[in-house]
Amino acid sequence: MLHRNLIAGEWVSGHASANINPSNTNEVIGEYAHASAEDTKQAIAAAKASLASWSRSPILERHAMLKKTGDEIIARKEELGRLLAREEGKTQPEAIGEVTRAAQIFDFFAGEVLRLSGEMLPSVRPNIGVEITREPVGVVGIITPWNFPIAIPAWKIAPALAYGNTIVLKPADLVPGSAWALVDILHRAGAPAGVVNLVMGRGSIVGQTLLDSPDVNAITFTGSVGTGKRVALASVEHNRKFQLEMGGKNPFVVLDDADLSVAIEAAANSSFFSTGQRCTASSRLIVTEGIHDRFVSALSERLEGLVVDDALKAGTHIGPVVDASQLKQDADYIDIGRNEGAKLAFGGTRLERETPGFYLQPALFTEATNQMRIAREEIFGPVAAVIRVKDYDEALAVANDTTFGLSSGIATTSLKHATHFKRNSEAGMVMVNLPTAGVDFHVPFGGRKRSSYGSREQGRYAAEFYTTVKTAYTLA
Ligand code: UN1
Repeated sequence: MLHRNLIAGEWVSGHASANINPSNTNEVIGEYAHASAEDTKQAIAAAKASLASWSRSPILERHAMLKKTGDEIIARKEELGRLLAREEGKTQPEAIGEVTRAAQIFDFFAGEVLRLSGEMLPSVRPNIGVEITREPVGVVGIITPWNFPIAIPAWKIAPALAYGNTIVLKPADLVPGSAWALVDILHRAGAPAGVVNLVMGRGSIVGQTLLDSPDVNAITFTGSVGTGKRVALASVEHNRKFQLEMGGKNPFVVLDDADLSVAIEAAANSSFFSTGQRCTASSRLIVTEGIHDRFVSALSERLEGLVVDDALKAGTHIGPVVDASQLKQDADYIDIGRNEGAKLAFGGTRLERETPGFYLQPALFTEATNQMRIAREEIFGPVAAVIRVKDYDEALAVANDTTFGLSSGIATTSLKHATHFKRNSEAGMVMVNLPTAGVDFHVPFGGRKRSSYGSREQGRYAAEFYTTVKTAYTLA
């Protein structure tokens, strides 16, 4: 079946390419049309044309549309989870979890529509009233990555629509299926023509057209540091609002006083679940010397028990890497780590399974230093490095010695160290005795340093990006 782009309320055809299953590269999930630059311009024009009426639409209409979307996603979570697992390669339970999160996000913002509010203040001058309100920012360009094919589009689209914006979505080239299904649901849930537009295809064509358009008022982007920089530069050129979520090199600290089983579960999850393909994954395990050897042997044992196989098979813990080029990047970093002098304590070999897919055994390095490339550059695969440190102070210094600052974690039973780490970790999100990845949907998401730019996503904090403030004065 050919899946087409949605432009101005019409399904528009175009040159299509196949969406391939990374667990079985012989399997085609479907054909997905590529939008041209002209299609993208039309989508932007449609979003612009529908802005005035959508931004003034009755709040019950917006509420109903978002609620209906959430309801359909949850009713179809098994089927949508299966599609997501097939196109991205995370396991089916992880995929169903992600689909559930997408539904919850639509529910949350359906509620927010009914809670829109402003402020009314007396002026410092007599007989004058001041109203502070939030208005939509306008046409929002949404550029999403392949690793969360439905949750990230959801957490950008839901607030954008709730606050009265119109959108043009450009999903990652590798995973158009989940985004298409989501847009189909929104369309049938009553999104008026032009309010929600889908333009699948290449970054160099579709993404670039969004960046170059003076009619795109805001761009929200999740993806690589390199592309994020291009979004930033183009947006400054147009004096346009932008928000970036990019890489991570997230530290997970394990102290001598940690509960070992809590530390192992959190580390295994942080570094290897979802095949390590999360910007919130931890690839630096910073371990104090008193627990170091016990930690390494217990984690290796845990990894031994993890099944790497087809994402759809019951019992699979880790699905395939998303595609051939990501697999090459992971393998290259494993070579780099070895050549830098780190010790490959577990895994790291390519695996063969029943079907042809991009299977890689999780790789655990030990004897790594924080100066090595494997400890400084984002790998985005199931590869982690243990860095041995003397004590908490050194652990904190190493944790913060990175250009990134998305999430961080610590395993400890010490209230003093947990409290100090929460306060002093240079990251947007800090986890105590929990994995660095796997966040709630109703609270702010975002990082510091090279990881993020702009205001936070998710929860009530999303309003900051998707609205612009108006201050009105009235003489009584
Ligand atoms: C999570 O860890 O639950 O691209 C979410 C990413 C992040 C999302 C992580 N933006 O990996």
